[in-house]
Amino acid sequence: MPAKYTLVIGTASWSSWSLRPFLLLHQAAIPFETVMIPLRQEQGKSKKAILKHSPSGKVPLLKITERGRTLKVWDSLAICETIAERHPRAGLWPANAAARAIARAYAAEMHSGFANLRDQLSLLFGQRAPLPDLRKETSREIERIIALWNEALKAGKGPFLFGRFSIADAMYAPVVSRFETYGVKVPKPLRTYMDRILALPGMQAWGEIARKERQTGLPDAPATL
Ligand SMILES: N[C@@H](CCC(=O)N[C@@H](CS)C(=O)NCC(=O)O)C(=O)O
Repeated sequence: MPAKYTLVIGTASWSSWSLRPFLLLHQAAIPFETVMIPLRQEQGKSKKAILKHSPSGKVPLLKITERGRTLKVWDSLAICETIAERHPRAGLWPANAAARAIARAYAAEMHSGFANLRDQLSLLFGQRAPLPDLRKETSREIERIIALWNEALKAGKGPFLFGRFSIADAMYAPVVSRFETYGVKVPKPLRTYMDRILALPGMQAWGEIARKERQTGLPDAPATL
Protein backbone atom coordinates (compact mmCIF):
# COMPACT_ATOMS: atom_id res chain seq x y z
CA MET A 1 0.00 0.00 0.00
CA PRO A 2 1.38 3.45 -0.88
CA ALA A 3 2.16 5.87 1.94
CA LYS A 4 -0.51 8.36 2.91
CA TYR A 5 0.64 11.98 2.92
CA THR A 6 -1.02 14.66 5.05
CA LEU A 7 0.33 18.17 4.75
CA VAL A 8 -0.45 20.48 7.67
CA ILE A 9 -0.53 24.05 6.36
CA GLY A 10 -1.36 27.54 7.61
CA THR A 11 -3.73 30.16 6.19
CA ALA A 12 -3.08 30.09 2.44
CA SER A 13 -3.31 33.86 2.06
CA TRP A 14 -0.33 34.30 4.39
CA SER A 15 1.67 31.10 4.79
CA SER A 16 4.52 31.37 2.31
CA TRP A 17 6.35 28.45 3.90
CA SER A 18 3.35 26.14 3.53
CA LEU A 19 2.96 26.96 -0.15
CA ARG A 20 6.35 25.42 -1.07
CA PRO A 21 5.68 21.72 -0.29
CA PHE A 22 2.03 22.10 -1.37
CA LEU A 23 3.19 23.21 -4.83
CA LEU A 24 5.89 20.54 -4.99
CA LEU A 25 3.46 17.72 -4.20
CA HIS A 26 1.06 19.08 -6.82
CA GLN A 27 3.76 19.35 -9.46
CA ALA A 28 4.96 15.83 -8.78
CA ALA A 29 1.34 14.58 -8.99
CA ILE A 30 1.67 12.93 -5.58
CA PRO A 31 -1.72 12.48 -3.86
CA PHE A 32 -1.99 14.16 -0.45
CA GLU A 33 -4.51 15.55 2.00
CA THR A 34 -4.27 18.89 3.73
CA VAL A 35 -5.08 19.98 7.25
CA MET A 36 -5.42 23.74 7.50
CA ILE A 37 -4.65 25.64 10.69
CA PRO A 38 -5.89 29.24 10.69
CA LEU A 39 -2.98 31.52 11.62
CA ARG A 40 -3.03 34.74 13.69
CA GLN A 41 -5.94 33.65 15.88
CA GLU A 42 -6.31 35.41 19.21
CA GLN A 43 -4.90 34.17 22.53
CA GLY A 44 -2.31 31.86 21.08
CA LYS A 45 -4.98 29.59 19.60
CA SER A 46 -3.01 29.09 16.38
CA LYS A 47 0.13 28.07 18.24
CA LYS A 48 -1.83 25.57 20.38
CA ALA A 49 -3.42 24.07 17.27
CA ILE A 50 -0.09 23.84 15.45
CA LEU A 51 1.63 22.21 18.44
CA LYS A 52 -0.92 19.38 18.31
CA HIS A 53 0.69 18.39 14.99
CA SER A 54 4.12 19.95 14.86
CA PRO A 55 6.87 19.76 17.49
CA SER A 56 8.45 22.96 16.09
CA GLY A 57 5.24 24.95 16.66
CA LYS A 58 5.37 25.96 13.00
CA VAL A 59 3.72 24.94 9.76
CA PRO A 60 4.17 23.28 7.32
CA LEU A 61 4.52 19.72 8.56
CA LEU A 62 4.22 16.54 6.49
CA LYS A 63 2.82 13.34 8.00
CA ILE A 64 3.83 10.19 6.17
CA THR A 65 1.73 7.23 7.24
CA GLU A 66 2.75 3.74 6.17
CA ARG A 67 2.76 0.25 7.70
CA GLY A 68 0.80 1.57 10.69
CA ARG A 69 3.37 4.26 11.59
CA THR A 70 3.37 8.00 11.05
CA LEU A 71 6.56 9.91 10.44
CA LYS A 72 6.34 13.66 11.00
CA VAL A 73 8.64 15.93 8.99
CA TRP A 74 8.64 19.66 9.76
CA ASP A 75 10.27 22.60 7.98
CA SER A 76 9.47 23.34 4.33
CA LEU A 77 12.93 22.54 2.95
CA ALA A 78 13.23 19.26 4.89
CA ILE A 79 9.78 18.29 3.61
CA CYS A 80 10.74 19.07 0.00
CA GLU A 81 13.97 17.08 0.36
CA THR A 82 12.07 14.13 1.83
CA ILE A 83 9.56 14.16 -1.02
CA ALA A 84 12.40 14.31 -3.58
CA GLU A 85 14.16 11.37 -1.92
CA ARG A 86 11.02 9.25 -1.73
CA HIS A 87 10.04 10.01 -5.33
CA PRO A 88 13.28 9.98 -7.34
CA ARG A 89 11.41 9.48 -10.61
CA ALA A 90 9.69 12.84 -10.17
CA GLY A 91 13.09 14.50 -10.80
CA LEU A 92 12.61 17.21 -8.19
CA TRP A 93 16.32 18.11 -8.27
CA PRO A 94 18.28 18.49 -11.53
CA ALA A 95 19.88 15.24 -12.75
CA ASN A 96 23.23 16.94 -13.45
CA ALA A 97 25.39 17.05 -10.30
CA ALA A 98 26.70 20.61 -10.86
CA ALA A 99 23.21 21.96 -11.63
CA ARG A 100 21.89 20.09 -8.58
CA ALA A 101 24.50 21.70 -6.33
CA ILE A 102 23.59 25.18 -7.59
CA ALA A 103 19.84 24.47 -7.33
CA ARG A 104 20.43 23.44 -3.70
CA ALA A 105 22.33 26.69 -3.10
CA TYR A 106 19.37 28.66 -4.55
CA ALA A 107 16.93 26.82 -2.29
CA ALA A 108 19.14 27.29 0.78
CA GLU A 109 19.70 31.00 0.08
CA MET A 110 15.94 31.49 -0.12
CA HIS A 111 15.36 29.43 2.99
CA SER A 112 17.80 31.27 5.20
CA GLY A 113 17.71 34.76 3.72
CA PHE A 114 15.67 37.65 2.37
CA ALA A 115 14.37 38.69 5.78
CA ASN A 116 13.67 42.26 4.67
CA LEU A 117 11.65 41.11 1.70
CA ARG A 118 9.63 38.77 3.89
CA ASP A 119 9.02 41.59 6.33
CA GLN A 120 8.10 44.37 3.88
CA LEU A 121 6.36 42.34 1.16
CA SER A 122 4.45 39.82 3.23
CA LEU A 123 2.46 37.15 1.41
CA LEU A 124 -1.07 38.21 0.45
CA PHE A 125 -1.73 35.42 -1.99
CA GLY A 126 -3.92 36.43 -4.95
CA GLN A 127 -4.30 40.00 -3.73
CA ARG A 128 -2.94 43.37 -4.89
CA ALA A 129 -1.35 45.89 -2.57
CA PRO A 130 0.62 49.12 -2.99
CA LEU A 131 4.39 48.75 -2.99
CA PRO A 132 5.59 50.15 0.35
CA ASP A 133 8.60 52.48 0.64
CA LEU A 134 11.35 49.92 0.39
CA ARG A 135 14.31 49.89 2.75
CA LYS A 136 17.60 49.77 0.85
CA GLU A 137 18.16 46.25 2.20
CA THR A 138 14.83 45.14 0.72
CA SER A 139 15.68 46.68 -2.67
CA ARG A 140 19.02 44.86 -2.58
CA GLU A 141 17.29 41.57 -1.82
CA ILE A 142 14.90 42.10 -4.75
CA GLU A 143 17.88 42.81 -7.01
CA ARG A 144 19.59 39.65 -5.77
CA ILE A 145 16.52 37.53 -6.57
CA ILE A 146 16.24 39.06 -10.03
CA ALA A 147 19.94 38.29 -10.63
CA LEU A 148 19.49 34.69 -9.40
CA TRP A 149 16.47 34.07 -11.65
CA ASN A 150 18.15 35.70 -14.65
CA GLU A 151 21.29 33.64 -14.26
CA ALA A 152 19.51 30.32 -13.83
CA LEU A 153 17.06 30.89 -16.67
CA LYS A 154 19.89 31.91 -19.02
CA ALA A 155 22.12 28.97 -18.04
CA GLY A 156 19.41 26.32 -18.01
CA LYS A 157 17.35 27.76 -20.90
CA GLY A 158 14.11 27.31 -18.92
CA PRO A 159 11.24 26.82 -18.81
CA PHE A 160 11.95 26.67 -15.06
CA LEU A 161 15.03 27.78 -13.10
CA PHE A 162 16.94 24.57 -13.71
CA GLY A 163 15.15 23.21 -16.77
CA ARG A 164 12.25 21.13 -15.53
CA PHE A 165 10.38 22.13 -12.36
CA SER A 166 12.54 21.60 -9.28
CA ILE A 167 12.57 22.32 -5.56
CA ALA A 168 14.31 25.62 -6.40
CA ASP A 169 11.15 26.79 -8.20
CA ALA A 170 8.96 25.66 -5.30
CA MET A 171 11.14 27.64 -2.87
CA TYR A 172 10.85 30.85 -4.91
CA ALA A 173 7.14 30.46 -5.81
CA PRO A 174 6.03 32.55 -2.79
CA VAL A 175 8.37 35.33 -4.01
CA VAL A 176 6.63 35.21 -7.40
CA SER A 177 3.33 35.75 -5.57
CA ARG A 178 4.82 38.62 -3.51
CA PHE A 179 6.19 40.34 -6.65
CA GLU A 180 2.76 39.96 -8.28
CA THR A 181 0.90 41.35 -5.26
CA TYR A 182 3.10 44.44 -4.88
CA GLY A 183 3.72 44.99 -8.62
CA VAL A 184 7.49 44.58 -8.42
CA LYS A 185 8.86 45.26 -11.91
CA VAL A 186 11.07 42.56 -13.44
CA PRO A 187 12.74 42.19 -16.88
CA LYS A 188 10.61 40.56 -19.61
CA PRO A 189 12.05 36.99 -19.48
CA LEU A 190 11.43 36.95 -15.73
CA ARG A 191 7.86 38.17 -16.25
CA THR A 192 7.37 35.14 -18.49
CA TYR A 193 8.83 32.91 -15.75
CA MET A 194 6.54 34.48 -13.15
CA ASP A 195 3.48 33.94 -15.36
CA ARG A 196 4.49 30.31 -15.86
CA ILE A 197 4.72 29.79 -12.09
CA LEU A 198 1.45 31.61 -11.40
CA ALA A 199 -0.33 29.42 -13.97
CA LEU A 200 0.75 26.11 -12.40
CA PRO A 201 -2.17 23.96 -11.22
CA GLY A 202 -0.70 23.91 -7.70
CA MET A 203 -0.63 27.72 -7.57
CA GLN A 204 -4.19 27.84 -8.89
CA ALA A 205 -5.30 25.35 -6.24
CA TRP A 206 -3.59 27.42 -3.52
CA GLY A 207 -5.31 30.53 -4.93
CA GLU A 208 -8.66 28.78 -4.65
CA ILE A 209 -8.06 28.06 -0.94
CA ALA A 210 -6.99 31.69 -0.40
CA ARG A 211 -10.10 32.96 -2.23
CA LYS A 212 -12.37 30.86 0.00
CA GLU A 213 -10.56 32.17 3.09
CA ARG A 214 -11.22 35.76 2.01
CA GLN A 215 -14.89 34.96 1.36
CA THR A 216 -15.34 33.53 4.85
CA GLY A 217 -13.29 36.38 6.36
CA LEU A 218 -9.70 36.59 7.58
CA PRO A 219 -8.85 37.97 11.02
CA ASP A 220 -7.51 41.52 10.94
CA ALA A 221 -4.15 40.65 12.45
CA PRO A 222 -0.72 42.22 11.92
CA ALA A 223 1.50 40.70 9.24
CA THR A 224 4.32 38.97 11.06
CA LEU A 225 4.89 35.91 8.89
N1 LIG B 1 11.68 27.46 8.56
C1 LIG B 1 10.31 27.06 8.71
C2 LIG B 1 9.46 28.31 9.01
C3 LIG B 1 8.02 27.99 9.22
C4 LIG B 1 7.20 29.20 9.68
O1 LIG B 1 7.73 30.24 10.14
N2 LIG B 1 5.89 29.05 9.62
C5 LIG B 1 4.96 30.07 10.05
C6 LIG B 1 3.79 30.17 9.09
S1 LIG B 1 4.19 30.76 7.48
C7 LIG B 1 4.32 29.63 11.36
O2 LIG B 1 4.09 28.47 11.57
N3 LIG B 1 3.96 30.59 12.22
C8 LIG B 1 3.18 30.32 13.37
C9 LIG B 1 3.84 30.71 14.66
O3 LIG B 1 5.03 31.04 14.63
O4 LIG B 1 3.12 30.68 15.67
C10 LIG B 1 9.86 26.31 7.45
O5 LIG B 1 10.54 26.44 6.43
O6 LIG B 1 8.89 25.55 7.48
